[in-house]
Parts: sequence; structure tokens; C-alpha cells
Amino acid sequence: AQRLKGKTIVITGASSGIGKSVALEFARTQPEDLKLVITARRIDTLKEVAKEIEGFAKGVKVHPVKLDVSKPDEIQGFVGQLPDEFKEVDVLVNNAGLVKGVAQAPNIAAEDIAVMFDTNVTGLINMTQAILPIFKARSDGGRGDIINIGSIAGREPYQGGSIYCATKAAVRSFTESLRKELIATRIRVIEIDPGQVETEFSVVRFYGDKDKAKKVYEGVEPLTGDDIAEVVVFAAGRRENVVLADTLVYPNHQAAATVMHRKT
Ligand code: NDP
Ligand code: 8X3
Repeated sequence: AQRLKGKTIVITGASSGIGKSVALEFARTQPEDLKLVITARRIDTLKEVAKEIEGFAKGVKVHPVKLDVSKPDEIQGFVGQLPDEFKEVDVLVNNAGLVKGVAQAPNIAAEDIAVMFDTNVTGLINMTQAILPIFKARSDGGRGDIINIGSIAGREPYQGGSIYCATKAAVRSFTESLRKELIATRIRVIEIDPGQVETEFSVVRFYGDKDKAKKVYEGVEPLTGDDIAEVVVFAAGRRENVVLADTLVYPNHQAAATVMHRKT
């Protein structure tokens, strides 16, 4: 908690699942003078998350911001509109992301392709480019953490996930290039790749069909958002010279994107 003292942390996709858990987990460590900028499209939900955090973590200031990362103009205005006390960002958690459908080529809807790339890839890149100048203005060529949430899907493509898998492979590639480009700085570029986590992810994949989403987790014990949040906060809390560059996290029943042990 001492190492996180006074830090300002920006989290995308903090209204649900892993991102919400990351916000709560940073707050749970109760560092002195922590500032959290929580962002997503659903501002009302973000305000509830802010209230929840302020209810148990008195030293933590929370600033909810409505931000659609798939809209470049919203990202462009984001840093300039931050209140002064939240402007010195130390950690960016690029978590916002989604999957739509299980369609296979040539039947993948154009709008699904666009929303996955615009959010998971272009959104993550644009957020990174918006925050990096803040990091680079600091001593030793720059300081700060970029923590990207990738996926097992970025390492191992599977049928019915071609676009989502391609977006997460792009995240992986961008992340690795960036780490090399920033080699002369103290900026840490970190990727955390979850396996199966039960969140709103599958509900979104099946366009709101909760029964279909539930079936994904039948007979298995997925990770929770909190499990991934613990890894994110651990990575951010390491000594500055320690970079948790690349982490794959599975639940016990999983050994590859499509290798699961199901109890029937
Ligand atoms: P959830 O659906 O529970 O959360 C996704 C979050 O992303 C929500 O807060 C949502 O907020 C936000 N989001 C979606 N689109 C946008 C957008 N255009 N602009 C801003 N925010 C957006 O899913 P998860 O928590 O599971 O997903 C978080 C990340 O984890 C994603 O990148 C996902 O790919 C990755 N992941 C998930 C795994 C899983 O099994 N669940 C496994 C591996 C990786 P809102 O709708 O309010 O905008
Ligand atoms: C989510 C994991 O394998 O369901 O990124 O696509 S998977």
C-alpha cells in the first residue's frame, strides 16, 4: 500500500466485471491519498461504484467519467477535462473491451467487427496515446504504468472467436512494441491475460441473452473479477524496477482457450 501512496489511477471499463473489481481492489489496499478515475459508458453505474468505494475507503478520492473508448473525440477531450487533482496520472489500466457473437466467416456482422476493433484495439491505443505524454514529461525519460488487459484469446485463436481473438492478438502485439519503444524510460508496460472469468462478458457476447451466457459457465468454476484485480494491483504495487511484463491467469479447470474440464 505504501508504494501506491498518492497515486492517480485511470481505469477504463470500470462499470462492471474486471474493471470494477480493479477499482475496488485498489481502494481496498487503502493507500494514503489514492485517486481513482473510473471510466465507462454507463455513468450511473460508475457513480454507484464511486459511492461504494467512498463508503469503505475514506482516504480514496473517486472521479467517475463517462467515456466511450471507441470514440476518438471523447478520448481526445478526456485528459484536458480531468480536474487538476486527478491530472497527474500514474497508472492507466486499459481494461474496457468486449466480444460480440460467435459467428464464423463469412457470416460475421460488419457492426460486430467494427465495435470489437474500435473498442478493444483502437480504443486501447488511443487511451495509451492520450496518457503517455503525462508519463513522458517525468524524470528519466518518463514514469508510469500501462496495464493492458489482454486475453488467452490473444494467444490462442479459437473457432467462433476469430475477430475477438484477432483484437486481443493486436493488443498483445501493440503492448510488446510499446515496451520496446519505451526501453529508455521508467515507464512499465504490463499485460495481464485472463482465461475464463465470469462477468458480463458472455451476456454481452450473446447480445443480452442471460440463459446462453449462463451455459458458458455450467459445470466449471471460472475466475472472478476480483481474482484478476488482485494481479493488477500486485503488478502496480511492485518496486519500480520490477515489470510483470506478461501474465496468463487460468482457473484450475482450464489449460487452454478451449481445454476445460466440465463436471456434468
Ligand atoms: P464486462 O462486460 O463485465 O465489462 C466490460 C467493461 O468494459 C464494462 O465496464 C463496459 O462498460 C466497458 N466497455 C465496453 N465497451 C466500452 C466502450 N466502448 N467504452 C468504454 N467502456 C466500455 O466484461 P469483463 O470484465 O470480463 O471484461 C473486461 C476486459 O477483460 C475486456 O477487455 C475483456 O476482453 C477482458 N477479458 C475478459 C475475460 C472473461 O472471460 N470475462 C477473459 C479475458 C479477458 P460500459 O458498458 O458501461 O461502457
Ligand atoms: C475471454 C476469454 O476464451 O472466452 O477473453 O474468449 S475467451
